[in-house]
Amino acid sequence: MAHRWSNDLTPADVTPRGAWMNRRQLMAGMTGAGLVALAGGARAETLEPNTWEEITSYNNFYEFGTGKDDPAAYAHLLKTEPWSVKIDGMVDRPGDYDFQDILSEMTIEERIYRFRCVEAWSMVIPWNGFELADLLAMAGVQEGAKYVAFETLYRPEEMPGTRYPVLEWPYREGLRLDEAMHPLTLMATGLYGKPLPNQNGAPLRLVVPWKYGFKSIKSIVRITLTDKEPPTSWNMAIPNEYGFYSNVNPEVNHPRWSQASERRIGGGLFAKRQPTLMFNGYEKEVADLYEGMDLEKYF
Ligand SMILES: Nc1nc2c(c(=O)[nH]1)N[C@H]1C(S)=C(S)[C@@H](COP(=O)(O)O)O[C@H]1N2
Ligand SMILES: [Mo]
Repeated sequence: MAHRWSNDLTPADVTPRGAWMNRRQLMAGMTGAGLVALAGGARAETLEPNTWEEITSYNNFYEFGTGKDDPAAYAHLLKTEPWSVKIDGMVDRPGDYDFQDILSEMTIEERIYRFRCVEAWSMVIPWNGFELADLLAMAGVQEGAKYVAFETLYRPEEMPGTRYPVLEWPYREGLRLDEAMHPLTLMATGLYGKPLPNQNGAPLRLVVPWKYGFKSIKSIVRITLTDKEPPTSWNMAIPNEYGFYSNVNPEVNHPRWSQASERRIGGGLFAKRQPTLMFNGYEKEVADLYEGMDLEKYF
């Protein structure tokens, strides 16, 4: 598929320029133990990716339980082969698309993105995947479609967490069509160049880096193009706490906690919280999607 946008983020891009230059100059003159110490100490400021271990052992995937370590403990029960994604609604070519067939049509890229959970923790994650826009082009979006709805697999015998009515299953999410078509919006299929582990949403999950993590729905089996704002799981459960948009915004607090700062996972027990950035640091890229909108009303 053609690349309309080749501004892939690298560790250098997510690092404030000054910090990165200094660090590179420092590293040029350093060896062995010095380098290791620097890598550890500088991590919180330079936004280097979290480790594989951190990204795959501290998760939210309520279909496997509500504890942060439940997904890593139970998601192996999920059978991800064979896997197909139903694409339906306002598309020219509706159907059940086999995951392997989708993969063979797509260009897999690496995208290093900030990831910010509404619970006020964050990571930096090196995803592999393709742009959702390319998948939607494959299905052919029809005139008049305004939203994209997503559904996670619901298979209780493989998902012990679905015994509890924490959310109404299947897990559902949605985006406005222009958000879905944005070049930052990724369908992730991997991490660190390896296939996505089940706990992170294998084989295919959404990643919308400027929105709170719960918008990034995992293990997707259905994508529906519609002209109406679709119902979404967290909004259905607690509408005054979780809006449809859920853009990361340090100025709009969650009713029960501040969103002004965040705790970077892996920063250590005594690491300082860091300020949360407008649109999670992607303001330049996405602010125009919301021009003229009251972001307190459309939270
Ligand atoms: N199907 C499904 N998708 C989901 C969730 C979930 O419980 N079920 N949790 C969401 C939340 S709250 C977050 S923070 C991210 C966590 O992604 P990660 O575990 O890969 O970091 O997944 C999101 N996607
Ligand atoms: Mo989250």
